[in-house]
Amino acid sequence: MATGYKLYGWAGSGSMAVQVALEEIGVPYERIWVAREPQALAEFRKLNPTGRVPALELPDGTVMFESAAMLIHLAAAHGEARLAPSPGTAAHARFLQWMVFMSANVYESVLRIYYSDRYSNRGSEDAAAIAAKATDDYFAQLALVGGSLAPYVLGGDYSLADVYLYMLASWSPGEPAQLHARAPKIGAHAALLKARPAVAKVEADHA
Ligand SMILES: N[C@@H](CCC(=O)N[C@@H](CS)C(=O)NCC(=O)O)C(=O)O
Repeated sequence: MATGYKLYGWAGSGSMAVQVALEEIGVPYERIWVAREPQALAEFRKLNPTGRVPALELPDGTVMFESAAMLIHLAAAHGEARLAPSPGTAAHARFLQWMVFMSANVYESVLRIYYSDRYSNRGSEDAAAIAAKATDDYFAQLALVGGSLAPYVLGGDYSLADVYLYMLASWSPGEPAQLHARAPKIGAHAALLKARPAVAKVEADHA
């Protein structure tokens, strides 16, 4: 019988936001780096059929994939940590809106930027054009989220949507100034997040 959470990831990957959530909550968890060798990845696929990281094993042994789903679940399962509004409220609807928007759009743009050869049947031939369009989309999507910051995604209340935004914005291609020109509030938001002990601890672990 499992006793705590098990988080599977890679340094600098989408497991970072989930690890910050676990640190913010203060529950016991084991952080497992997935090896990149084919044999290890084949083993990992038995746990997570998508083969992607992160994967999260819950204390009862259930294994889930999709980073946004993990964050939404952790906030609900540990309501006392106040990392999201109460389910059923208008504030929670807004929380869900941004979590799904970031997962379906911003994260997807990131994948098109960094795995661009996968998005065409012609492989690397189209990669540069795919990455260029994805970069435009990424900046526009972050400008949309960034425009609502006051100073957090949900206004005055910190939530796991901030952790997700911070991670996704940290993957910006090129100089941070390029992103900040399109989404001026994101720089100040990043400074707020960096000051949180949970974020600093997890960033050191991923460095
Ligand atoms: N929608 C998934 C995306 C996960 C994802 O693509 N993760 C990347 C790392 S950040 C990955 O596993 N890449 C390896 C690959 O695609 O082969 C999520 O939010 O968890």
